[in-house]
Amino acid sequence: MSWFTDSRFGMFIHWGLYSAAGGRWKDLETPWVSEWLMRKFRIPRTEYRKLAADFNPTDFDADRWMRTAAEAGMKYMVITSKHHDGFAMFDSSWDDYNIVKATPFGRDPLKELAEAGKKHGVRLGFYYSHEQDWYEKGAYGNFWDFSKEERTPEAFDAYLNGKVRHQVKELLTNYGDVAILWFDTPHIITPEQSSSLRKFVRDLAPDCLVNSRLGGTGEWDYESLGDNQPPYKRFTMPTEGIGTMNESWGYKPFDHGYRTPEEVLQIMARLAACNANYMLNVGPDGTGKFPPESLTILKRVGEFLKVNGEALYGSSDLPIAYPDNRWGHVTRKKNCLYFWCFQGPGELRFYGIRNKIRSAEILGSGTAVPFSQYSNPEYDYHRMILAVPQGIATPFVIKVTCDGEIDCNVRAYYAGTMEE
Ligand code: H79
Repeated sequence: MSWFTDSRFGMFIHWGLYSAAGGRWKDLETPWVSEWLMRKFRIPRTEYRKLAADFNPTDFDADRWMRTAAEAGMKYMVITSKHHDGFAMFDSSWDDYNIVKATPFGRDPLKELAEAGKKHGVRLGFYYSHEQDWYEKGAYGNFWDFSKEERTPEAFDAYLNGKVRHQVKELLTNYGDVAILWFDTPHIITPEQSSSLRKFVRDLAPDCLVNSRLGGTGEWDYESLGDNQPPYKRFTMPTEGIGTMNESWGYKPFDHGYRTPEEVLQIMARLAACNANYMLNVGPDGTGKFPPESLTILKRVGEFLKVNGEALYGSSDLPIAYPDNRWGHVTRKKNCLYFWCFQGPGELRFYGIRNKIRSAEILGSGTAVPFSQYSNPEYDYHRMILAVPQGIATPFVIKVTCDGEIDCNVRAYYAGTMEE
């Protein structure tokens, strides 16, 4: 588990037949996330699968993907091995509805990524839609090809014990160590079915982590926040937030609503300050390339982390009521506090730290930050003021080194009740 919580930052990849369609069907542009194209327009499975005949992402370069992730400061990658459309992006012997057997491309991108990941020190995990599969009548989701009578609980169980187990086993045996199996959308799966699938995974790969969207009653390794959900408290369990750069997970070239690199870093800081990982999504196009807008963001984030990564990797939160600061967020490591500043200059006030400050500096440049401290032991009251100098481009991180393990009054920001 510690590799996961220490790494803090990963890349999510949504890539499939929908990437080639790019959110377009006939003369329609989907208002939804692009990977939901088949569902949005209720495309018959026999029609949708024709996308495979033209799917030929010859620009796909596993080494470049992994290098891009590593240079952005990401420590792991989770890619859609099968999304809700049911199409396997890997070589599967279950049927021919997969990238190797049904497309002119004929290569297995997961194999190539597993190799490249080792080279670049990026762990690889697989998203697998275990419940929704719009290609299968027993699975959840496709109500336009299959009647209600066909979609029985027995059919769902047969699907879980058939295609899902078969393909999960392939994923866990053909690609070396799998860091994470990332499940999604548990709506109808029973606790028994989730539990049974969890055991199946553990028996095949004891070290493979499983996220909470497996469903069931808690036999997962970490909690997934909602899609693009901001963290709302400090997390005591390993937790991961997931987010898009624009609105869509899958490639959608007419979705121009990209976050700025600064916004992405704010999300990262806020998650880290809540003790959570951040998995940031990229939706490569149908030729295998990352959108240029995404590359711009990744480059900037990578530059920031090259200087400030110390504030992120291996960090944790502060055991203090989560203060929603305007200036930014704070992380902690051993005897250091890291103030991620998205505004400056000015006085930054922080309360509740009992330690004496040894030094305060801007990460990267080493510019000293003047500070003062005041304590009143009677009230267990502690205030520090950092005087953020002029002329430093945001965002930046102030590293505050203290005289020992960080010790704080956890109620520094706590309002309490009238009785208290
Ligand atoms: O893989 C990505 C999404 O496709 C998947 N989870 C992330 C990681 C996801 N599956 N289901 N959902 C998210 C929730 C579905 C919400 C819906 Fe809709 C609202 C389905 C239809 C309306 C979102 C908005 C999807 C289409 C429009």
